[in-house]
Amino acid sequence: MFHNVIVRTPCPAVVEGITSNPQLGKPDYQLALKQHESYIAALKKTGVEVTILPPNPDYPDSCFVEDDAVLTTKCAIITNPGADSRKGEIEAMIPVIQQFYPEDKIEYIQAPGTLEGGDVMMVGDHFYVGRSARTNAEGIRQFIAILEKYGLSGSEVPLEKVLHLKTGVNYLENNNLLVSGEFIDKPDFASYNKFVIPEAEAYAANCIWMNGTVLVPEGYPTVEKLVKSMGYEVLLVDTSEFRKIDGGLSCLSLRFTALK
Ligand code: CIR
Repeated sequence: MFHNVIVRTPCPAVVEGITSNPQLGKPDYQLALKQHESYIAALKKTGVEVTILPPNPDYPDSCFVEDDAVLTTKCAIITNPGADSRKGEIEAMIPVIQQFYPEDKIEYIQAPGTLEGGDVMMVGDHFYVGRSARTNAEGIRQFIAILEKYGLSGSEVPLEKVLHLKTGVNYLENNNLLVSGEFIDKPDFASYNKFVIPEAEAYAANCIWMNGTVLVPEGYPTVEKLVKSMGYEVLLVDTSEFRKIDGGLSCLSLRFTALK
């Protein structure tokens, strides 16, 4: 159960966000703002308190707050993003996290370690961490050491193609896992109820479980039906503008329960 969510309004520079899909074109800023508002409205429907941070104009990708921290039931871990243009996002995130976690429960991934929250998938007290172009071995080592200090655990999942771990695999509680592409057969996930996302709708593998409701990106009918068939109430949110810069539903928020 989550009680709190943090989001950050996209800044005008979001149109210059990092992308591996330039052929999709640049995001339309006004539409991105509208979609962000709808995202917040959907989150609010799930009963959480949403903290909306102002645009951070120096950082094109700063609306993707998920990458800046990993917020657990025991501690907050401020990351060190692997993308150079994103490292500075952390500075504005630290004072925000300090409002929700006591100082002695805030930990930091330190250089040369890098880690982005999109590479972290929480399953109860266990955290899977993708080793990606953004999250390196040293970042994972530090991250797992921090988790263990708090009685939590972590394990590394090597990634082959995707940007982040949660680009392709997402946990919907009740042992249910949405999997696409390289995650369909990974031994790490053999014990879950796996729901396979067809390649044509792979983007929609990035759904988020919010207190029993699942947010699903709009425009992916197979995934929508699949998630409904699993018994969840579904809220659709259009994220077309964020998709153009590799952003999914989970990237746009930090979901947690405050410790203070
Ligand atoms: C980036 O490449 O960093 C952004 N354009 C997209 C970040 C997506 N974040 C996520 O999957 N957690």
